Amino acid sequence: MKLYVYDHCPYCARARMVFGLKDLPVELVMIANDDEATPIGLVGKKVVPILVKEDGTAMPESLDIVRYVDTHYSNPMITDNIRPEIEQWVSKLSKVYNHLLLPRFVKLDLAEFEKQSAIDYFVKKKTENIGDFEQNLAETDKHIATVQPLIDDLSDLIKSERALNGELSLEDIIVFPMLRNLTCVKALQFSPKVLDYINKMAELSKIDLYFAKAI
Ligand SMILES: N[C@@H](CCC(=O)N[C@@H](CS)C(=O)NCC(=O)O)C(=O)O
Repeated sequence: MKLYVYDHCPYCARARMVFGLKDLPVELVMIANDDEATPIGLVGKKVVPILVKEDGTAMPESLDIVRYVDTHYSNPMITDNIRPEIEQWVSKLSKVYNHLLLPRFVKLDLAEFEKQSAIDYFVKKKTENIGDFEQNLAETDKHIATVQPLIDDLSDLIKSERALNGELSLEDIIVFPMLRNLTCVKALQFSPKVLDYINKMAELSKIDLYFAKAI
């Protein structure tokens, strides 16, 4: 199977996780951020992740991909359970964390941003959401002040470093990619419990983290 992704895309990391967790082979195809033709050719819209299945058909939507792979290849291992506290945490973090993440993504030497045209495409599109990239970087302290307490809150919700609620679930599929992206923010601090979870889940999912290039 082939999985079309951007490195920084949290929805893509969800899809990558199921392959890593189940130890299944997959060919990762990192497309340029301004490549509209490839995804539109596969699923009719510019979106990733896209899974091209063994029968050659293409499937978008991260959670559909996770469910498809989990139920069709070896025993299902990911339950649907999501605690309301986790839903609330995800919703709060989603509203604020892009101010820290988006301006950093284009500086991390990621495959989707190799070409200047891909960076320009992303910056133009995302500036509409978060405002000027350089200003957001300059205001890192202000954004840390809203994100850091949320990271700290997560500690109490972690039951095991191998699974947020004690058994692998959609909680891990949704939360780990968000935390993985935050590893590109140098000024954020992760409590030992959160750090253990991030590192263990990266190992189990076979997805690298951004600590070494954090800005
Ligand atoms: N609901 C979709 C959302 C996927 C999504 O929003 N992907 C983003 C990248 S993170 C995307 O492809 N955006 C279009 C673009 O980059 O122009 C899913 O869960 O797979």
